[in-house]
Amino acid sequence: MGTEENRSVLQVGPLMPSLSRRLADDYAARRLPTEPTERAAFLAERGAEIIAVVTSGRTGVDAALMDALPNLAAVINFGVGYDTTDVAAAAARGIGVSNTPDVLTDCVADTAVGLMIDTLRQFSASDRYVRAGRWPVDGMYPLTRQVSKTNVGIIGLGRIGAAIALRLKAFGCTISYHNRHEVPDSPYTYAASPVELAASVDVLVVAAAGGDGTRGLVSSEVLDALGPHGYLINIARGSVVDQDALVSALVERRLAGAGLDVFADEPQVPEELFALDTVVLLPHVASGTVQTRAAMEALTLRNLDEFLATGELVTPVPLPAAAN
Ligand code: 8YV
Repeated sequence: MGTEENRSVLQVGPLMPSLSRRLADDYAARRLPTEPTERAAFLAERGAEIIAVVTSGRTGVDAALMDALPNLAAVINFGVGYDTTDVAAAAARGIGVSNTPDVLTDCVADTAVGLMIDTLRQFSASDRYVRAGRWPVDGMYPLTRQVSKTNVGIIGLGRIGAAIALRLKAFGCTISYHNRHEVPDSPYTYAASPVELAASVDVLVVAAAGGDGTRGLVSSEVLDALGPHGYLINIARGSVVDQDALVSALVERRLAGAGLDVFADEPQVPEELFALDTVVLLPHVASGTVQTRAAMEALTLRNLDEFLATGELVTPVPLPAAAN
């Protein structure tokens, strides 16, 4: 645990208040100032004292910050996605990185299915219709798209993708997927490319990790292959989708609809989407339940405790082999 003389834990970026409080109270953690001059002064004066950073996928740690923290040995990430942390730079410096896998899988998969149902059945739009007093005036709401027994393609069949597939099996959906590598013994049909997958399904669900490896994977070609009767659901990262191409396809009705929990430049959401009842827009809430966020906080602190006690992490992420 940190003391006044040796306060070795640094919070980088906002975290949920209970976690921030625990870090300050129990670990004497410092917070990295956001104001540039203050930040530079803090790093010059205190940077060498820091051995562990606690951050989230919203902020992360880049190579420049690692350089300013010469004794940093662990980046402890609140959240399963760690695409804002430069893992290649971490590997090159021997810095371990941890995330919070498994504990949020159920809530994120629930959100994917909820978003899919809302998007195809237009429940949010129907709710707006009732609240606007349109039912007695304009009559029945237009017919929507059935969810059960649709063909669903999942991009990224990791823990979360598999949990989404399991739920949708119960809806009688046919599941296929695209993944970096074919998953051995998977009961689902493998598509060799995102275009091939999109061309064969009604609904494309994005569940792949963010970062450079998946940037723009859902391209305009993929959206064209999904076509005017196809729907896109994204609970992963906005960066995985070419957002400009997605907005054009939705506005021009070249795509039937989209359910989006994530965006390219959060919290900014393209305003062209606001008027479309074919689109459901959520403010990145997939893991946002009391239960899951408490479990994420606990796993974050377990990683920190283990690191401070032994130098090891409980749930380290795989790091790329460091170049010599
Ligand atoms: C956020 C998420 O991390 O785990 C992830 O990758 O996207 C979310 O759970 C969480 O909102 C904290 O930023």
